[in-house]
Amino acid sequence: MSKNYELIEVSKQGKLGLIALNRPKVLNAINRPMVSEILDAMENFEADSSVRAIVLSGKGRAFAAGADIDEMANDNAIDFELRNQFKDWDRLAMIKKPIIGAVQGFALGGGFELALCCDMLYAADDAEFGFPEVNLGVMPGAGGTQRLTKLVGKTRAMEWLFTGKRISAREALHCGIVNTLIAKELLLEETIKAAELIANQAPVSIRFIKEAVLKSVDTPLNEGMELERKNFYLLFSTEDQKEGMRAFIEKRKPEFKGK
Ligand code: DAK
Repeated sequence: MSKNYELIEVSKQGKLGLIALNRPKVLNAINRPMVSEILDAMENFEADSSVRAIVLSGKGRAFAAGADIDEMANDNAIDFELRNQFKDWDRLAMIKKPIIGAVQGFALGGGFELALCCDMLYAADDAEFGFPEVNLGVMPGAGGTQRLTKLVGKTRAMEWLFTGKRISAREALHCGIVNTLIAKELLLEETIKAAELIANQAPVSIRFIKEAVLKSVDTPLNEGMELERKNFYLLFSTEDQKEGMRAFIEKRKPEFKGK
């Protein structure tokens, strides 16, 4: 990849775009330039038709131990408002290609929020999630209270947000925060394999499925059903639908073009 990033590592592997947070000395603490770099890389992958899925991971012993506390310690409310920093986070959650996260070690605070922006999460046995913001006299601001609650329900979310207590990989699996647990040394390899399966599916199907599933989180059933139906109809105007069904009938593997 031609671009030079300082705080993340970005590469392409077949149909995948790979992004790895790369400040291992501070456990990938997420500072503002890092969020901009992540967004820039995601947007480039979104615009690149050869990329069908994105894998997001962290280098070193953590996925990310939260937003950079040194950077924000002296901020005040108006600094946040004027910088409008949340717009980058909001944009991250709107990337239309599937994002598969690989979490090892800590995914805390903003790191957990970033993980919750992924569509699927693979985690190492040593992964630990949590929202320690309460210990710092603040609270999550990049979607944590909302996305966690919608995922695991009110009582668990309240407990974890009130106490800042860490959630083990096993508990995260049990509560549906992560899809599967993998031995740490195989985490990235296995996440890439899972992402490749998705990358080989019909891209427009994947895109519309992501849109419909995300819609279900904050819409009444009937509204969500309407979107699902429209997307379903729309897929019948793609070449990939014709190819997919023809391939089934001809008993061969489909070759999807993303059109
Ligand atoms: N920020 C800055 N540095 C961090 C850090 C962080 N979040 N987490 C770790 N580090 C640094 C440590 O300071 C240490 O640096 P040196 O002392 O070596 O220079 C290095 O990483 C290694 O960490 P430790 O020595 O502490 O390692 P341990 O294994 O002993 O402990 C730990 C690991 C994860 C338990 C501990 O480092 C820790 O408690 N870290 C802080 C966790 C935390 O409180 N995270 C939540 C931060 S609040 C926003 C969007 C999002 C947010 C805010 C605004 N906007 C869009 C405006 C989110 C807020 C948060 O995430």
